[in-house]
Amino acid sequence: MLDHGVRPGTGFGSSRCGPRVMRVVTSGSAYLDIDAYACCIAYAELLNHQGIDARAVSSAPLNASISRTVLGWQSSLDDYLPRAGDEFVLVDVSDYQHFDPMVVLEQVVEVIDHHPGFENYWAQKLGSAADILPIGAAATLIFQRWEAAELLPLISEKSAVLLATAILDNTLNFTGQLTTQSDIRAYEVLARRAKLEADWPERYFSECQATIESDLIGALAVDTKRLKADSNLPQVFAQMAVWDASALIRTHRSTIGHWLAAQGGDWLLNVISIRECKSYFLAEPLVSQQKLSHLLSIEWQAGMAVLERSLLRKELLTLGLARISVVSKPFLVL
Ligand SMILES: [Mn+2]
Repeated sequence: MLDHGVRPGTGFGSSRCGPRVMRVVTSGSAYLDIDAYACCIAYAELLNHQGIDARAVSSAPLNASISRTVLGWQSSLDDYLPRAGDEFVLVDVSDYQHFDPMVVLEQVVEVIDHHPGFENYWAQKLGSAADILPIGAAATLIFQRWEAAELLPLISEKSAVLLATAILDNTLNFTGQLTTQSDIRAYEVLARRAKLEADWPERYFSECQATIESDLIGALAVDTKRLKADSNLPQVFAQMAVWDASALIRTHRSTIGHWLAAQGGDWLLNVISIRECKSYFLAEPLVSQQKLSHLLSIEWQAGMAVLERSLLRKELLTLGLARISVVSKPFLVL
């Protein structure tokens, strides 16, 4: 019943008078990253092509991944206030405690996401209208909808470029552990359609880095997690993903150290360097260095250690929980 978006007497083609039901495509409550933003806009566009009235709507602030150039494309969310009876589509989010406050849980008709944890809940509630898969970017799933509907020739250049950039961002330029062949293929097709230049990844991530550097403490603060005191990882755990970590560290080392030291005596910053596909760890307290050395084969020099692959915080948390070493199991899938 939900597959086609048309319910008797309410949707498109209804013979009844009165307002039509709108399909509101929206995402999380804390902030919109480029994946969520692109998915809202491009999926609403697809639904409209399919004869379903849809709007891309969010009340969340945009984060640094929606860079100056991306904003310059002037694709935007719709100015729309949901009405009683409207239906909701969730993209790039499935945790029902963290979606946009405008969403009415009982009126969610579709979920498209790549975050783990709520697959069973939505499968029971929505059956095949819940599409939650471990994949690099939710944008790849939206691309697949366009392809399956055989409407890809109609996608706007703006939506194509947004989806492509979302895939770049969420896969860390295809170096992230969750990157799949589907992400890579979707990017290729979309980049060709959007006529993206070969140096777009570098330009995009450099621009995001410039935004981060323009308010370094702000960027640190939003991406710092506090772990429990008995954790075998540093209690204050900050992370950022940038194009060139060594340049950022060279310029901002003392600012970073001062701010993190003020947060507590056990701290770590993981700077993912997308250009080099490495992780730079900064930790001055000895106890923090020892915690990390227990989990990874790394060497500390003057408060810094470099890992020859990029490692996300969620992967380190998994390692910490399992108390296993990547030295003995280098290809462990997390
Ligand atoms: Mn995402």
